[in-house]
Amino acid sequence: MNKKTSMLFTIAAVAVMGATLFGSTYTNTQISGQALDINKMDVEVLEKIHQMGGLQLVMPQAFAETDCGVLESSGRTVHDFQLTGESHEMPLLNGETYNAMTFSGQVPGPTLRVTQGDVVKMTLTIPSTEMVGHGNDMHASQITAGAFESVNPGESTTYCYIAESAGIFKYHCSGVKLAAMDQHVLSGMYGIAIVDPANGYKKLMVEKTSGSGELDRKFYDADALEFQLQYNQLYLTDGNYDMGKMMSHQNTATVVNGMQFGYVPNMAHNLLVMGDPEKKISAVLQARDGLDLEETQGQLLFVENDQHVRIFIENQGNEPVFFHIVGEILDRITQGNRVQSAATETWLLGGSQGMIVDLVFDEPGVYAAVNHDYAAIYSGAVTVFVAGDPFNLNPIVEGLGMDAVPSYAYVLGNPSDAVPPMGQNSIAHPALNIHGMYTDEVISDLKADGAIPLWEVVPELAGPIIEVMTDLGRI
Ligand SMILES: [Cu+2]
Repeated sequence: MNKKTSMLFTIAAVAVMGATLFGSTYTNTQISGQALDINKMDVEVLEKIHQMGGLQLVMPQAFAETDCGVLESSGRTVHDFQLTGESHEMPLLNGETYNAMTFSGQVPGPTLRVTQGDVVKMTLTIPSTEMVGHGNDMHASQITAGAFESVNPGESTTYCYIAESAGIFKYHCSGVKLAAMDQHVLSGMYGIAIVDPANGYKKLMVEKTSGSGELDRKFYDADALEFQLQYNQLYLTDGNYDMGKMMSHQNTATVVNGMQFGYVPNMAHNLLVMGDPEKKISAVLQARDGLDLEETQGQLLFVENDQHVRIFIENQGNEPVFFHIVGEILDRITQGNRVQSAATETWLLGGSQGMIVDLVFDEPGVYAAVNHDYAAIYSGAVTVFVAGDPFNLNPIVEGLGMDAVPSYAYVLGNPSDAVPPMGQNSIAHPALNIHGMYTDEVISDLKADGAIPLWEVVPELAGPIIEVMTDLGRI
């Protein structure tokens, strides 16, 4: 046996063993159409490689495909992912604005959701009015970096790839031929691709104790209510990107889904809980409290108790994220398609790292998801989840003529920018409200899709709510 064949045998043996132990997820369609010179190779070895789909191990270039023509006719599901690179002014927490760069008029850019093995056909268009070029580096791809070449104003480019690995992956502007990439990404040109596992998500197992020293395992169905949280920083001076601040890690703001303190109570929550829109639930947290803030008013994330919740989290930024939920334990941490931990308090994400957190909120209450770096907490990385009915609002809900609800999402909806597109194991949110760093154009698209502009609806409900609360003797 020559050296080359021997090496292949080693690969084959390892892979066959792996396939036997764990089951192979590769299919014949991934193996067909390869230009192998069979005469030069050991047929028996090749047969073994074919059987376990190990060709990817010896011919990775076979998957480094950017030719849309070949992939589009491969029989795989093709997702058309259209993005535009646009600069816009976006609001800051202090009422001022900054010069943002966006994918498709929103920060973060639209979330792409596909199933492992699908083809992504990405088209990036730069309007002729844009001052600079942009590119798009998608971490879900395994293609030549040349495909991420920058696109000039007035032009458009397309590349295709197979989303081979399941997980959550960053995409980001690659600047003008890599120049100013930091500025473009930290000014808003980032987003995520969610690649669902080909065979779906796993059930969630949570351990409970009986109190007599015995463990009980509770299983939750793979279907979950899903959220997305993307962490980043802003480095600004007078509304413009400041590279010096970035180099010295002196950030101006910590943002979650592009916003500082985006998921905190506002006056509608004050009204429902305190009976008065001006009476704050939290003196410290309510940084986004006012109807005039419209789609950037604080909104909360509502979940049911005893419900499987799945959160897709990506660190888009320049600082570590120590992800923690105050009052909860993270029941499962998955990175890529592999479970990394279970029943853990905090999980660390470095730059350009993502994870999937699965958990169940056991008790009704208020839970804050934070980056447990105190500088990050106090500069914006606080996201408030409300589970069940901790404020006993159901009598008010019923007083308004509705049925009692298992979470406040049925009344106020969940914020649109924190909810990813549906996948094969997603539970639909009862309603969405319009919340996020959006241009007016994106907002009107969301309205057309049925998302609720709470800043228009809440004033109409204030009268009836106060009436019911008075009847109940709460105010
Ligand atoms: Cu750019």
